[in-house]
Amino acid sequence: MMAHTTFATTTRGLRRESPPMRLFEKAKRLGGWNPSTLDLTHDREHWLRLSDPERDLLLRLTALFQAGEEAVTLDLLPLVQAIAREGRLEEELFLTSFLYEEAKHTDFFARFLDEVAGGEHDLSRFHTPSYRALIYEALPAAMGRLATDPSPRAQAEAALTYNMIVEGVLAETGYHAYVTMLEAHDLLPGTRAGIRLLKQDESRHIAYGIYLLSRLIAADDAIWEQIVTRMNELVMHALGVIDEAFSAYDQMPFGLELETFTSYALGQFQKRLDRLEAARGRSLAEIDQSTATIIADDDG
Ligand code: MN3
Ligand code: FE
Repeated sequence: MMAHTTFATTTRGLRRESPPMRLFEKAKRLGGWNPSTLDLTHDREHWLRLSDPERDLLLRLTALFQAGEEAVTLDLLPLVQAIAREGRLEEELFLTSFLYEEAKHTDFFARFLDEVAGGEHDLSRFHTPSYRALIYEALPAAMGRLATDPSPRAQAEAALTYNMIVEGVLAETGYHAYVTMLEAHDLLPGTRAGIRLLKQDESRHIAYGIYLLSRLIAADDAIWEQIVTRMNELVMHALGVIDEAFSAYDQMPFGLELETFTSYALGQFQKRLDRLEAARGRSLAEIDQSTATIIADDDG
């Protein structure tokens, strides 16, 4: 470890207007909810009244989320380390809430499995080939690489895999599935409340990923090509996860349609890609400005 030569707080002071500090403020205000105090008693009653295929689909979706939350909890640290080593204090402050929130999400889904779904615990059969390619392989590879290679290109690979594809496409499409199944049928109120809070946390994580990638693109435009190429490769896995989930059923429970989810996922993907492209040729001050506006407008 290198010796410290200066401290941000005793020289320039915290940059409270910077995007990561705005996100940290939001995290302190909104991210403190407790998975342990959600009331799941009605959820258990509802669960027992569902049909077998309905339970199977909800269990499948939860198996993807549960392992996904565990993976993002386990794999985030090398990014925190890389950012800390660059002395980016505001970003590191935000990242402490990020890791805490992923830990709570892992806790939340575990409660669902224990207290609502109940019973068996080995759900790895729901982890289909595309899911494994993304969550078992690509995510830990991209994040783990940062431990020995914290270069901007490696950071871009980490953020696009973690924030843009896993959170921005896969998880967001997953929330859409929960909401479509549960809101429409007024099911599992405690679980739904948890998902709403979780989604709000997740929007801050994605906003940070966009900020990080934007400043990397603004600093070196050569990174843009790499990002687009890799995002296009990885989005195929995310679409594969949706496809494989639908293939498991002759008749889709809750009347879900594949088309709805494929186009939702592609819409999220394109939205993020457009946001990143807007960072090309910008100054860092402009990136700060436009990110701050988006964080302020976003009610989450
Ligand atoms: Mn999460
Ligand atoms: Fe997250």
